Amino acid sequence: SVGQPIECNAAVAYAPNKPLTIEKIIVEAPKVDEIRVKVLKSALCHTDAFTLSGEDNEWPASDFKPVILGHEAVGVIESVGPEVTDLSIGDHVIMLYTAECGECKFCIDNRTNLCIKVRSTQGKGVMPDGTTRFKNLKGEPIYHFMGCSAFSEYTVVSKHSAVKINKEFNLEQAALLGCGVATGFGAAGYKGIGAAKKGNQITKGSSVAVFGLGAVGCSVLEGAKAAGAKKIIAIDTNDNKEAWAKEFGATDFVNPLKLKEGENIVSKLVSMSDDGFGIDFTYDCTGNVNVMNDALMASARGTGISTVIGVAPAGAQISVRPFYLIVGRTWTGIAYGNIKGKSEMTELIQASDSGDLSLDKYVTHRREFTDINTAFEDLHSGDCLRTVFNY
Ligand code: AHE
Ligand code: ZN
Ligand code: ZN
Repeated sequence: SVGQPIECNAAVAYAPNKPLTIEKIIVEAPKVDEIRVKVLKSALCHTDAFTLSGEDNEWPASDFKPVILGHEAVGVIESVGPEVTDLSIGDHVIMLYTAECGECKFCIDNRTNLCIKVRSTQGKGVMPDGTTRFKNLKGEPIYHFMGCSAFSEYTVVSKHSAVKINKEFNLEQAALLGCGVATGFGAAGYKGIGAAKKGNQITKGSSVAVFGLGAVGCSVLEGAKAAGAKKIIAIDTNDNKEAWAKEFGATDFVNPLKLKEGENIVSKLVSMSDDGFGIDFTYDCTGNVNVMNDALMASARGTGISTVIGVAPAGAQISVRPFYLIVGRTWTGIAYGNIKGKSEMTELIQASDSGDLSLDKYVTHRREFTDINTAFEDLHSGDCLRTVFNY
């Protein structure tokens, strides 16, 4: 079928807050600088649910186009378009919603991973030439998502949006490296990559507070442990998360709903810091702007760094008294853990091989791809880190 359209199953989102429709679609052949991938494993990330809810700035309910979601995935290249030289048919690839072209202003800047080569068309759900490679059997275009669209048996992505990995690497764990766990682990900083590239590496003996214990939050905990942090405080409103927080390296667990009279999460965290000036590194992994404000305020006077990782609903804003910044706190944000997906994936795989990143612990549910709608329920069950789909 090289060069020919493929008919296959896909899970299509036709409207916000509606279940995905499992149906046959047509996947066109890859064009210049594109590859067609047979998806092998993918996982459901909260961001897929976020977009399906209509809260996504770039995919609002008011202008919801039919789309194939999914951005955390691994597959095998089925065919390549013209001018694709460093990827071949048969290669195993992890999809990269933050591409790495290696040549743009951001790719040649050591500090950031925010490649712009395909980002603008990606946000519109089309390939770089402005058109889609998907259509349904009525011939209507189906749009792409985050440059990946993994919730289809076959997908087409830019050659810049895929990184080749060793065929022996566990496929379920490879899929996870496509988003959540790379995002949190990179945000902690690891051996000079991720947040380290911005000077925000968690330091040995420091204190860390992580709000929100999903896959992202738990991988921040692992990063903090690998960095030698002394106090790693895991925060979540669900007490059941305490056990796995400890598994991932937390030294303390705090439930903000169970504080003493007159105490709030900021005063609680500040009181837990050694010197009473606040926590050295704090992270929001919830997407809730009130939590982001708390995370900033709980960070240490003079030297604290608070990082926004969670994705907030369209229009939501953060706000604190400017004085908190005047007295030395840094408020920052991060995308895909500031990991350059092509040139730094090896480090993440080595982190997994060395046990610093325990990928197997994040696979808490498995489902057949065609049962994907049930997986959205898993997300709300409170005991789910990742549901991995088998194709
Ligand atoms: N379209 C969304 C973007 C929200 C957002 O911040 N996305 C994250 C990835 S979430 C993955 O689970 C991100 O890294 N963004 C960087 C980028 O290039 O978009 C919105 O809210 O507008
Ligand atoms: Zn994600
Ligand atoms: Zn680039």
